[in-house]
Amino acid sequence: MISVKAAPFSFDFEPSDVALIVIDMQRDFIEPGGFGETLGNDVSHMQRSIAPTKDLLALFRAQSWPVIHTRECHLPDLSDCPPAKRDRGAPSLRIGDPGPMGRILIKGEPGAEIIADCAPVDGELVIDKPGKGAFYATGLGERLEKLGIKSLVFAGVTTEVCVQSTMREANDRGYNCLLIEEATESYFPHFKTAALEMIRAQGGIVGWTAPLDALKNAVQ
Ligand code: C5J
Repeated sequence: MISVKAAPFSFDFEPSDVALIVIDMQRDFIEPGGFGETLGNDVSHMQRSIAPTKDLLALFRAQSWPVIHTRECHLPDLSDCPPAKRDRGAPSLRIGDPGPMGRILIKGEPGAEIIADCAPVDGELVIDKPGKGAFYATGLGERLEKLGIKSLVFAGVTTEVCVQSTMREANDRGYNCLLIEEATESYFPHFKTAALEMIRAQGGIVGWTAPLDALKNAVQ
């Protein structure tokens, strides 16, 4: 058993049944000209999450523990993109429109790719998801069951949208979930702070949070 000094109390997991889920570290959310920026966001905030996520990936790979990446993206014909999602608000470009990194949030386009610093390596699972949560319309639940996973460590962007949606559903499915605090980011720093607080409030109602060093110290 590995015990991480986390909040609201220690996060304990067996090395044999833990996996890392890295949510949506895609150019569309992190680089100028992508989906995040079309929504009016300052994407420079995302930079802070890159080095810690890279470190966390290295930690899991060094232990040969499973790593799963997700990408929020849609099929080129948009058949998996509800009009309610595409037509929402007044972005500068809508999902599927041509942008500087190819069509916005479309599978196979440069913008939908994971940034080089966090790119998957051979053997790591990559889940394409049409929603914010990673369980909806993907095979993630079945894949985790097959792997016998019981504990999930989370990283990625954005904290209060896709990370929190996925973590909440994982929690409902019975997984113990730990979010690494520096390895996640929001376009709105106060949303990140609030999301971390919500997750660990009420005795860890959604899960745990911990600094990266707490996990590193527990593993080494
Ligand atoms: C958003 C995400 N924010 N990956 N997606 O639309 O959090």
